[in-house]
Formats: sequence, structure tokens, C-alpha cells
Amino acid sequence: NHMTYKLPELGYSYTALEPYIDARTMEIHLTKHHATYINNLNNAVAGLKMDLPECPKKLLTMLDELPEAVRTAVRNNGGGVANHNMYWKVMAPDGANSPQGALAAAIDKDLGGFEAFRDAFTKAALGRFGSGWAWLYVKPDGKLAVGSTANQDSPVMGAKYAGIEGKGVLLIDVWEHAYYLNYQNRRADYVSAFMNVVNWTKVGEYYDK
Ligand code: MN3
Repeated sequence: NHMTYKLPELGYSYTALEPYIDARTMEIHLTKHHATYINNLNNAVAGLKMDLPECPKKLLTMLDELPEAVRTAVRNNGGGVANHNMYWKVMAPDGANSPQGALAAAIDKDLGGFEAFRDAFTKAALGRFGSGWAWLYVKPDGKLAVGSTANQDSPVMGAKYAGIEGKGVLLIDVWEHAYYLNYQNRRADYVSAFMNVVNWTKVGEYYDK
């Protein structure tokens, strides 16, 4: 009566993001961490008698409609599934290009330009204490904003859960598992490296949606 969520294809090789993100981190991150969120989400929803959306991100928008007994498990593991699905897509094996079109115009208008965006995004990523994500997202009023969430929370969950509300267009995983093998405690070096592999074409597609 409902979906079984599945681990996505990466779409590029584990080595494709080197030297910025190393192959072993990519493989473990996808096949261990992301896979565990998938399994735990499927286990959490296995007994539910309601129809669930195929898209895990959509599932995050309906936490209040879920039975309380599974809500936290879906928040944490559904968040882990949806956030990682998007994380793999916003990185490009060919290296970063730059924002184009409507996205570029909005970065200028709403955030004061690309350098200001980069500073704010880096600050959000470094300022998130413990585990979480930093985001470039579109607020309900249509303006771009930069922020961060704890754990596996997502702006699509709404402010009640995530502290911020909107639709993510770019995100960076700042859990230690995303960078520890190559960067150890140097989160700043990882964030700086990540900026070299941002797939701004894909980010622009999210923005246009
Ligand atoms: Mn992760």
C-alpha cells in the first residue's frame, strides 16, 4: 500500500569529485550512511496503513499527518534520505560552474552577489554546531536565503521542525562523516573544497522549479 524507498544511483563514479571529495568518503557515505537512512525509513513506515508519496522530500512536508509513533523516525530518516538524494545531485564531476539566469539574478538581488552568498553559506556551514546541513533555499515569500538545520532537518519540514522554512536549492552536509576521512576536524577546508564541485546548473534547475 505504499512505496519502498530506494538508494539512488550516484550518476558518477566515487572518484569523480577528487581531490575535493575523496572516493572512500563517497562510497561509505552512499553505501553505509545513506543506505542506513533508507532502511530505517522503510522500517519506520512499514506498518502504516496510509498511502505515502513516492518522493521522500514530499513525505517531509506531511510530518504532522503521520502517527506520532513514527513521526520522529520519519523526520530523522526521511530527512536523511531526501537530503542525501539532493546532496549527490548538487555536486558535479566536471567541477563547479557558476550560477546563471534567474538564479544568478536572485543571488545578486536577494543576497548581495556571489561573494556575499559564499561568505554567508560558509558561515552557516561552520556555525552549525554538531551535525546538520547548510542551505541556500527559497523562502515562502520567494526570496533566496541562507541558513542551516540540525541533524537531518530540511526547510521543507517548515519552521516548526527545521527552524527555517522554504525549498532548498543547494545544501552541504556538515556531519563529520561527510569529511572526516580526508579533512578530519577541518570543516572549513571541506566547505571550501565543496565550492569547487557545486553543480550550479542543477542548483539553477531547483531554483526554476
Ligand atoms: Mn551525510
